[in-house]
Amino acid sequence: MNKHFYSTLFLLVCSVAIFAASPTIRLNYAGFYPEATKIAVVLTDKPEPFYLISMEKFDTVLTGTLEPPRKSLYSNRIIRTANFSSITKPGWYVLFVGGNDSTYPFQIKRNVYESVAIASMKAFYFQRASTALAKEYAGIWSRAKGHPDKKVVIHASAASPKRPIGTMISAPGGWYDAGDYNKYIVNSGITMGTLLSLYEDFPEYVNSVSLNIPESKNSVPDVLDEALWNLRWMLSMQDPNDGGVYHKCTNAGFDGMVMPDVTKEPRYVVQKGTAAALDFAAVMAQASRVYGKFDKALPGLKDSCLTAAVKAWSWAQKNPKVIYDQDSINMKFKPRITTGAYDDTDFSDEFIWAASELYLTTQQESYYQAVNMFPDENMPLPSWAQVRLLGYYSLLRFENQLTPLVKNDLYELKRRLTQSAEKMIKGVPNTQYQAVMGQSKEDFVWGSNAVAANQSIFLIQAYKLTKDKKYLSNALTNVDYILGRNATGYSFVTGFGYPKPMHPHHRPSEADGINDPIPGLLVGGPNPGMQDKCEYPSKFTDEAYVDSVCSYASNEIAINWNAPLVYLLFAMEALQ
Ligand code: 9MR
Ligand code: 9MR
Repeated sequence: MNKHFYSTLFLLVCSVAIFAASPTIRLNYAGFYPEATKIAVVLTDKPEPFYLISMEKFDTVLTGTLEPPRKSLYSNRIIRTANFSSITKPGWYVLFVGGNDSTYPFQIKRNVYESVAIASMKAFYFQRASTALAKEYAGIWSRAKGHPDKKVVIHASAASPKRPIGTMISAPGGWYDAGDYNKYIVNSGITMGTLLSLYEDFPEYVNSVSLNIPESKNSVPDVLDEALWNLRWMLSMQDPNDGGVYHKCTNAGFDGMVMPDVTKEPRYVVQKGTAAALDFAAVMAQASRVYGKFDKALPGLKDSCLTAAVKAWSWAQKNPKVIYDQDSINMKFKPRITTGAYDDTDFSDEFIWAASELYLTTQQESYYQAVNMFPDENMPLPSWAQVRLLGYYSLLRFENQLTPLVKNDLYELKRRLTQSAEKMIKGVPNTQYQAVMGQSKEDFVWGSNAVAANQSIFLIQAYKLTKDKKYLSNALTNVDYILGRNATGYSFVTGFGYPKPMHPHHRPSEADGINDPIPGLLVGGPNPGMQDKCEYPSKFTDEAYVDSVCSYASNEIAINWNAPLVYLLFAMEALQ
C-alpha cells in the first residue's frame, strides 16, 4: 500500500468525520510537545509498517516499521512500538498501523498539556466541602452545599479537659479527601505540601494560571486561592488549648453513593496524633512563607500560620509517638469510626519535613538540629505516609538562603538525589511501555498513578539541580504513561483520552446523574492488591485496573494523587 492510498483513505475517513480508533494502539492522546519523544504502543508481535499522516497536509509525513517486540515483566503480553519522534511540526496527526488500525487524531504542539493541567487543578475546586458549586464555575457539575461542618462533635477519643466529649467545634471547608466525603489531616499534608511547592518552584507560571473559581478576581493566584480553601479548614483542626491536631473530620462510617447535600450523618473530630501535628506544622510553616507574599490581600495569615506551625511542633515534641490506631480506639470508644485510617506508625520522616519547613521559614537552626535529618541514604518517594523528600526538596529549593551548617549537608544530599535519579532512568529504554513507571513490582500500590507522578517530580528536582534535560524527557515518559501509554490502555485522568475512566469511585460523579464524571481527576490505577474484591478484567500486576465504581482500590480518586499530577503537568508546561 502506498502513500497515495493512505492519503485517499484519510480523506475518505475525514469526509465522513468518523475516526474508529483501534484499541490495539495505545498512546498519550493529550498529545506531544514538538521536541518530545513520541511513541505509540501496538498490541502485536509482528513487524508491521506504520504511517503518520498530517491532517493539515492530507499526506503521509512519516513511514516506518514497528520496533522489535517487547515483553512484559508481569504477563505474557508482547507489544511493539511505533516511534515518530522525528516529526516535530505542530499540527494534528493520525497514526495508521498495518492495513486496518488507526488512532484518533492527536496533536503535536507547544503547551499541549495546558488544558489537562488546568483541569487537574480545577478538580480541587470540585472537591470543596461545605459549599455549593455554582454553574458559573462548575458548569454541568454544579451542586448544592453539603457537609457544613459547623457543628462537629469532639469524639471520645479526642476529648480533653477544655474540650470534653460532645463539645461542638466548627471545622467547615476543606477538600473532600477522595471518593469519600471525609477530611483527613495526614493526607491533606502531602497534598498541600506538593501544591505549595509547585508555587515555590514555578511562581511565574502558577501566577499565570486561571481556574475560573469564585476567587479568580482577587489578587492572589488561583492555585493559592484554591489551596487556601483547604488551609483554612486545616487551621480549624488544631486545638488552640494545646496545639495538638485532630487526625480527621469524619463521619463514623462512609456515606453511601449520594450527593454531598443528601447525607446528614453526624461529623466528628477524632484523636490527636503525631503524624497529624507534624504534617500540619510543615504545611503551616510553608504556607506562612507562601501566603506571606500576599500580605496585603491576606492580612495576618502569614503570622497565624507560623504561630499554628510552632504550636503543633511543640505538641509533637511533647507527644512524639502518638499513633492513630483505629482498631484500638474502637475497642475503647463509641461510636465506632470506620472511615479511612491513614495510620502511619513511623514519624521520623514527618519530623524531617516539619523541621525543614520550620527552619526555612524561621531561619532558626534549632529546628534542624532537633531532628536526625539524614537517618540513612535512602530517597523514599513521597506518599501520604512518607514525606521525607518534601523536606529535602524544600531545603534544596532555598539552597542560597541557608545557614552554613545546613548548606554543608546539601552536597551529600544532592549526590544522593542525582544518584537515585540516575538509577530511576537507567532501565527505561528496556521497558515495555518506555516509561519510568512500572520498572518494579513495588510501583503498583493502591494509588500507583501517584507513584508515577511522584517519580516524575523526583526527576524534575534532579533536572533543577543539574540542568540535564534527560531528566525532563524521562519525567515526560510518565506523563505518557498516565495519559494512555500503559498496560491497560486507559488514560487515567477523567475527561481526557481514549479510553478514559467513566465510572470512578467518586461519590459526586456517581450520584449526580450526569454521564461524564467530573473532569481532571486522576484515578488510582493498577493495583494487584485488588482489596475491593471487584471483578477485574486482568489480574496481571500492571493491568489490575477496572473502570468500575465498585473499585475503590484501583478506580477511586484522591487529592494526594491529583496534587502530584498537577505539579508534574504544570512543571512540564513551565519548563518545556
Ligand atoms: O467508599 C470508600 C472509599 O472511599 C475508601 O477508599 C474505601 C477503603 O477504605 O472504602 C470505601 O467504602 C467501602 C467500604 O470500605 C466497604 N463497603 C463499601 C464501601 C463503599 O463502596
Ligand atoms: O491511599 C490510601 C492507601 O494507601 C491505603 O492502602 C488505603 C487503605 O487504607 O487507603 C487509601 O486512602 C483512602 C482513605 O483511607 C479514605 N479515602 C480514600 C482514600 C483513597 O482510596
